[in-house]
Amino acid sequence: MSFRKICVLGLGYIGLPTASTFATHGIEVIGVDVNEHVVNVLKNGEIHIHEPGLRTLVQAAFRSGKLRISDHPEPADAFIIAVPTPIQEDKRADMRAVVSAAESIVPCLRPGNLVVLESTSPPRTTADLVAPILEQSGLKAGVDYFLAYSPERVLPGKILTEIIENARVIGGLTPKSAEVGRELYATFVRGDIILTDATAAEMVKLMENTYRDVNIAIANEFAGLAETFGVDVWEAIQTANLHPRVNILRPGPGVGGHCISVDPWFLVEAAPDQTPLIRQARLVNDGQPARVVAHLEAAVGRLQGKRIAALGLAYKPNVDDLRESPAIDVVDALIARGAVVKTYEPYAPEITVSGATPAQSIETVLQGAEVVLHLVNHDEFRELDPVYAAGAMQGSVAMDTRGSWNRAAWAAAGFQLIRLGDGRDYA
Ligand code: SAJ
Repeated sequence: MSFRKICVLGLGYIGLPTASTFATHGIEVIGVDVNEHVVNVLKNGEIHIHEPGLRTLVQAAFRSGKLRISDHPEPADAFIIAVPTPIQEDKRADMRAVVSAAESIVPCLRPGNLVVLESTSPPRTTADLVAPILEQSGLKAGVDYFLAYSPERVLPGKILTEIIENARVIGGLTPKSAEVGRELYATFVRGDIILTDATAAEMVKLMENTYRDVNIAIANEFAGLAETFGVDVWEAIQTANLHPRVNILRPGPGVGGHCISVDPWFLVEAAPDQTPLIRQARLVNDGQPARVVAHLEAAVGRLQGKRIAALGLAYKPNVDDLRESPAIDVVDALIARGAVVKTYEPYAPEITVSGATPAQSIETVLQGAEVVLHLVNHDEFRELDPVYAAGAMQGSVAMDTRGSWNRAAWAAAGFQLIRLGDGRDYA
């Protein structure tokens, strides 16, 4: 099948790079978003998200004349749904964006079309939620048109390379749907393309992120144990990982982002009785911000009135994405204890956390601080010179939640360095 024109619905972290990559590979793309602001920004040749290389890619897509932005879909050979699937307060998936994207395709759907869902979704979404909506067109999935699930698996910060190089899983509602999906993605995917059924592809995606969440949870639990037993968890994990069949991830102030902290709940929601471990891992990771604050309090005493410089608000290093960020939860908890908090997020300096003062530079965030708290492993913070910090601050307490700061160097600069997961001082 040849794909001359496709519609990509949802122009966020996944949809925009996907739409632009198809366009720069010669396919006519209508990029659709229901958010007026997003449509206007893109129509003006700007982008609304930060991702290395994305601006250049989007501009190249526009220059090629193959990318057009719209607020509604139109008839095309294929439709890709890449809209958000967040969780609600009750930890259940909010599928409203998928439902309305699928509904908007119905009037445009023609025999022989391909529809691909890329949004991370609970098991059976393609078969039980999307197919019935699309069948309102009178066309039957897998017979009159093709329907597949192909999860995005790209790492924020490396999206542009991973979208091309990563293995791509395509799960068809029918085997033919998967085959047709392969023809579409083969346009640019250089990694292996693995065909399976739609529900298996949905599960693969959820299993990948759940595995990572559980691995981080065990690292976080090890960090607590190391504090109890007078061990440095960072050193211990490094040593354990020398074993050829062990790969423990890193402890930290928690797990953020819109994927790993969210996706495991989709499995819990779908089968609560079969997911005690997955659920518990989520609770362990969600408990980390409170543990960081309790650890700091145990080391320095009451936090009421303490002037704290919080380094970083993003959910992970070198991105501007603040969604579900545990760093923000830490700052909130410090403020709730009466601390006087200044924050500095170099990738989004304008962001404010209610009750904290945003600083615009490392120098201003440190000014007058009694405690410096390292929350996000941005290069600038990982490499912070303790001698410089000592000169800029008033106090001499440093807390590292990322295992990045060298004990001897910080001690030599006159600091009391508290490290998450390092119990050598507390044994
Ligand atoms: N984190 C730790 N310790 C670690 C690694 C990560 O605490 O050792 C924390 C990070 O600080 C961050 C969170 O976990 O708050 C998640 O960051 P991440 O870099 O592990 O993952 P994401 O959410 O940016 O991207 C993940 C990736 N999934 C896997 O690696 C299995 C990516 O490939 C997916 O495409 C993405 O989720 C997604 O969209 O689902």
